[in-house]
Amino acid sequence: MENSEKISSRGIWAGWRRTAQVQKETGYYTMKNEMTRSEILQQFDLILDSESYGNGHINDTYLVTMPRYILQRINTSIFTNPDELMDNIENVTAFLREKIAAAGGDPDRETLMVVPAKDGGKYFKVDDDNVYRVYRFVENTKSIENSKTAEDLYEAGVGFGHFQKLLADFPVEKLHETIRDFHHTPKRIEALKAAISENKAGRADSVKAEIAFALENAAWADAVVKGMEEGRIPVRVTHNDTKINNILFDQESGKAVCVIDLDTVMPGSALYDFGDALRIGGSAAAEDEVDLEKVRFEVEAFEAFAKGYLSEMKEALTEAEIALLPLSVKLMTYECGIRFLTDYLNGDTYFKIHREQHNLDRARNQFKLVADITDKEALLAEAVKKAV
Ligand code: ADP
Ligand code: GN1
Ligand code: MG
Repeated sequence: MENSEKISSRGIWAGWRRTAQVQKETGYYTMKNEMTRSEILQQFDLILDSESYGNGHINDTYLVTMPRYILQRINTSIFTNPDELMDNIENVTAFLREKIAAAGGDPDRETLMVVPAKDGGKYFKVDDDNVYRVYRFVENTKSIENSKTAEDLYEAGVGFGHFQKLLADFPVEKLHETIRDFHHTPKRIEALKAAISENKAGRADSVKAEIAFALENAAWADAVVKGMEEGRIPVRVTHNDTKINNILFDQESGKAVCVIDLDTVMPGSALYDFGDALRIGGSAAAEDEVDLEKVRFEVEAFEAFAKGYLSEMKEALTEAEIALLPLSVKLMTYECGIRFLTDYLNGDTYFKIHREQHNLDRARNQFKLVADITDKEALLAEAVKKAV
């Protein structure tokens, strides 16, 4: 068979990039932009080696290149400034490496490592739409998507809490805002209102109930932003996209190993990270489950995550932050729900979708979760008390 290359895609619906584990496989692949992945990898001094190996006469023998790497095409319509984006990631990971090494850990495993391009750049640009970066693949780990145990959530809490703790003295002014006002919930509400009045996809009439829910709940949505503006809630270095699948767990022990997907590391509130992790981690169902009977918020999941997170962060957090931990989950779930609804109204231009009403399904799901969290707020406050 002719020597050629193929990448096996591990993309997920909301994956902003075509993420792929570089594999040695046969098959044929040509980039849209006419540059093969092999050629792109050469720009990082990496070789997709599909040559036969040795001189045997019986078996087909191939050399598989180790270590392995992750190649990602950056979504430049969302991350419009790849220089600033990669600058953040390089600075943060360099800082983390030092801290991890000083604590006797393994920096190659516990933080991402950017592989520079041959020309020394942090990425390789084919053209404006095709900007690539490479990370070292973190071996012997697993990602958790939907089914998670209380132990997984405890570990996720430890992982994200530890990440925040290690970055506590990172100079926050060094960070670029890769997506402006990313968790500014009141501005997200403004964007929803604009989408309703522009009604670009002609869908506003069909989602009156969802719009009503979103607007009725807008009153408390400035809790964190206002607290930060008034100086009651500290600005910290935060991850801002703490989905459970943005942490890698050790394959054998199940312990949290490495926080990944660092594109949104920016100045923010600890409450964003806590709340966002439980938005997915605390739900009994997937984010796009359409059977809303199945969409419930699990107090035990909250307890487990809070216990892990607070084991790392309880000394660092202020009383105001601790008091808002239960609300943060509702807030981040609400915010994500209105982002999905906004995108549905705008004609699905931001989140990847796999069916026509995907964004609407997600919005309904998140709103159901908001309602359920509201019913359980007192239980969540109890759980925080216990964990502190
Ligand atoms: P996205 O922004 O599209 O979510 P991620 O950076 O989270 O992209 O990568 C998608 C998936 O690829 C992750 O959930 C994880 O399973 C895997 N992955 C990414 N980087 C690494 C890495 N360095 N080592 C091992 N797996 C990785
Ligand atoms: C996106 O890229 P991913 O799947 O980790 C989004 C998050 C949303 C999430 C909803 C940069 O995260 O903010 O909460 O989808 N990331 C960006 O699942 O917008
Ligand atoms: Mg991700």
